[in-house]
Amino acid sequence: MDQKKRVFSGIQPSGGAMTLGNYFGAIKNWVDMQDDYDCIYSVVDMHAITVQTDASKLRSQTLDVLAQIIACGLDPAKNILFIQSHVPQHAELAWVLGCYTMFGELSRMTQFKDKSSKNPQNINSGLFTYPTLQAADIILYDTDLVPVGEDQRQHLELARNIVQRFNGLHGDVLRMPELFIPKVGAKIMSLQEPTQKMSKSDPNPGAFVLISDSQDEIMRKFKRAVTDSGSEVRPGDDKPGVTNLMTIYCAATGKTTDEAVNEFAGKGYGDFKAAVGEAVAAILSPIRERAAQLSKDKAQLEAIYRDGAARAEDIARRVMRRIAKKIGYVGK
Ligand code: AQP
Repeated sequence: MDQKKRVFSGIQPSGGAMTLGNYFGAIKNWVDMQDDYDCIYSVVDMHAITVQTDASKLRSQTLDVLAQIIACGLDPAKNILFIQSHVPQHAELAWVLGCYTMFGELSRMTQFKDKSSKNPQNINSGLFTYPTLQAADIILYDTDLVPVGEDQRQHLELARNIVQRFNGLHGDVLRMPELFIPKVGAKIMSLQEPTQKMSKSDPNPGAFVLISDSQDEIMRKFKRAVTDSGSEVRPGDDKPGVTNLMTIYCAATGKTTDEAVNEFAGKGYGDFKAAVGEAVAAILSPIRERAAQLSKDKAQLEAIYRDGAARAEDIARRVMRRIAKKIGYVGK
């Protein structure tokens, strides 16, 4: 029997709750892949400390995000679910890969440019080398496929360059990962500035929908979502607000753009925004309730992340040993 392909992806616990962007861009696909692939998913707390975070908040947010991804439908029995800092080989491999990553490459990363312009008081070197740690996350599990949103395309390209460079020097040691980007929902935009990505660290809470938002909050956020001039409900370059809402509506209902445009022909933005809010609330409400239940069950969460870390480390240790040997570390 053919071995299943290996999938790895991660989500940061920053902000404490997933956004609708994280859901459609990544987690929904993680859930869809769990039966057909050998999947490893991580709450990447080491990435989250590149911006200053209160320690007790980071701890509770990490567990909340773990509860949320399970509530989205990830089965801990089918997937390896773990917390990144529990597997020390991530940091170990990141150092090695840093020696195969060029300063110029990291300087070109748009996420670094964005995040450093938003946090000019804390442009730390972790923020700069973040993509090298991300490459280590992926490479450590001999990953074939990486399901992520569009914003991660550049980082994945860098990971592939690192693999190519390393293998060029040492032979066929590292598995070359492929990007997996969803057809609909790969880049959900801000509800307030639809030319910007929806992001959980946006200072304006009206810009994003969180998985923990109540039905009323969801409806209110969509009601206040920025639309465009004119009144026709159709996507287009001249209508970034409506285009984004249409993407969300199609991702939430499974309808095509043509079906959605026909449905709202002759109707106004008000009706459309209410329908988008309802479609999103119908998906998020059961997830929110399941996540709240699970978050309270600390013993169950602990059992899941301990088991996940043990299984992840078992793979990571073997891959790290293979790499260490190739670069000339003395085995002990
Ligand atoms: N707006 C988005 N649309 C589609 N996909 C998205 N992703 C993030 N935002 C969108 C995808 O979600 C996965 C996990 O992302 P992350 O939390 O690890 O990092 P991020 O991309 O930095 O997410 P945020 O919300 O913007 O967090 P902050 O504000 O803390 O930086 C990834 O696969 C990502 O592509």
